[in-house]
Amino acid sequence: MACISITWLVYDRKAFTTEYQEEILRLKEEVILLKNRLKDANRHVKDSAKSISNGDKIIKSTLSNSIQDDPCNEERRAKVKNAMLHAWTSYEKYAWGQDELQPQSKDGVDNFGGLGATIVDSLDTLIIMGLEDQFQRAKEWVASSLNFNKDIDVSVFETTIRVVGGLLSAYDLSGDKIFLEKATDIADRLLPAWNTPSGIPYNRINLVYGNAKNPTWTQGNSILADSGSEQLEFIALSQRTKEPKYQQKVENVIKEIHRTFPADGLLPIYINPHTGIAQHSTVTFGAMGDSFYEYLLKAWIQGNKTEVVKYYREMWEASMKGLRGLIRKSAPSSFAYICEKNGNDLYNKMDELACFVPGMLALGSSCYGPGEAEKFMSLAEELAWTCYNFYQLTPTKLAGENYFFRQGEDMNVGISWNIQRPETIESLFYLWRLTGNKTYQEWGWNIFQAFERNSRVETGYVGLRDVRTGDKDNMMQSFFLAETLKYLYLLFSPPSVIPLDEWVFNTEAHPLRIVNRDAHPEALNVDQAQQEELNVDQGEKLPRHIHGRKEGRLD
Ligand code: DMJ
Repeated sequence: MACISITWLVYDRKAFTTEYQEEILRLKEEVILLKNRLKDANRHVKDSAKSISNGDKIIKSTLSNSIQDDPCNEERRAKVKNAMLHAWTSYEKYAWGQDELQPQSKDGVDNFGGLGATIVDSLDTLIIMGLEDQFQRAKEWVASSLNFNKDIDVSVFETTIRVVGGLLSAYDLSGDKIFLEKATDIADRLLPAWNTPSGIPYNRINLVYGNAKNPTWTQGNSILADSGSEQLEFIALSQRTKEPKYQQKVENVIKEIHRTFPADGLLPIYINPHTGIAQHSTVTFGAMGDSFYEYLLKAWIQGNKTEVVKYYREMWEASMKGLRGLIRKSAPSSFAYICEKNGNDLYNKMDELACFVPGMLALGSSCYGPGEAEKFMSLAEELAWTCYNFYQLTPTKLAGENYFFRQGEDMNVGISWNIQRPETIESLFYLWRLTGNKTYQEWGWNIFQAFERNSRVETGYVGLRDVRTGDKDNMMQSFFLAETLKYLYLLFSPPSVIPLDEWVFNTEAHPLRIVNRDAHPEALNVDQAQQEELNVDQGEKLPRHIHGRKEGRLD
């Protein structure tokens, strides 16, 4: 009996201590938020009083724009910032330096080779949200502990979009050279992956020895999205270092694909790196196909939409014709969806991953002529409605991983987990920016609330094993901080924060500044003013660099 009471007492004390610690964590977060509000308010006062001088140039701060806007947006933005702070603080406490946090077991896990993925993926989100102390700690970690000299095999794609992209974005936003140095170090280690007979990269590489290969489950093939989604990061790196080799490697890939590009612009997900020829496999805008199409459009935008980069746009437009051929409508509710294809067979299945498409269509539509532009925008809006319903039609109001469309049944969840993916919110962000329709903000807000209800735990944010039951998993994805929360924050921010005519987002939501692209990649001229802007010393005012000169509308 005594033994039971002691055990109970010990257990109870432990539970009490844990509860107590969690309360402290919560209070700490509140204190940080209050401090941040105070800082914002101080900045506002200072900014209304003066312009900020930057060397020779006087840049008028538009920070006050971001503060004086719709109170509802302001409140929602604060809630999203609170979510970021909660995610970040939990990561700092339980998984600092590791790739990702496992909130339920309160420890970390290295899913990307131990490169501190959550820290690197979060840098720009921390800057954009004005979480300066957190950003400083992250920056110190990058400077002192981010070490790429590791005898590990990594994914070329994941490392590029998260690490190279995250570091370059932090560099563009802060002007701190450490980020560019680190981005160059990791990119140099990835570069041998492109040394294949066709120039199509292998998808895995050892960071010390540079020996590259493809995973065994692809039968030696390279994956389309993995091979065709490094252009933005490597072109940006060449522009900032004036070293053409990065850009050359990734542009060769597109030129090689261009040689045999089909008229409908649709490629199967496997390509042979020896021949450069696509292999018989699935055509999809979801897993393993997705960001290849996204980067065709965005490399054209990054390249100032000029003659030199016209081939990207032409390839993208061909793919959009192909995409139209994959659109079907469900019955009875007429939800538009994107089929997958294998040979001549169409499959009535769509991944949530493909929900980036409405945003991409909205972003690319304005450069079509009249008539076509509206058609693409209207397709974007229809697809966004479908993606929103991926969320709304489940009991938790969070979307599953993919959906099947059977005649008479509209949509049914296939794989039923939710791993905090951002694609639908990303599209809502673009649609809101490009149409001004506040409905997209409302949809985003509803999705955010569903994350708060189902995914928020005392020690971070988890995914769901099943969106029908709400059963929780044990993982906080680094893209939740890099993408999901960032796009939500921007959805409730004025368009002058990261304007779309000055920045282009990589596929991990890292904004890269658009600079002048020279006709000859060897020269890589970034004009003097832009170079100064890119090299600008971080000084004391982080958020200044993220505001644009005008309200962001494309073209
Ligand atoms: C992210 O790593 C990127 O958005 C990628 O393009 C697709 N998968 C995840 C998010 O779902």
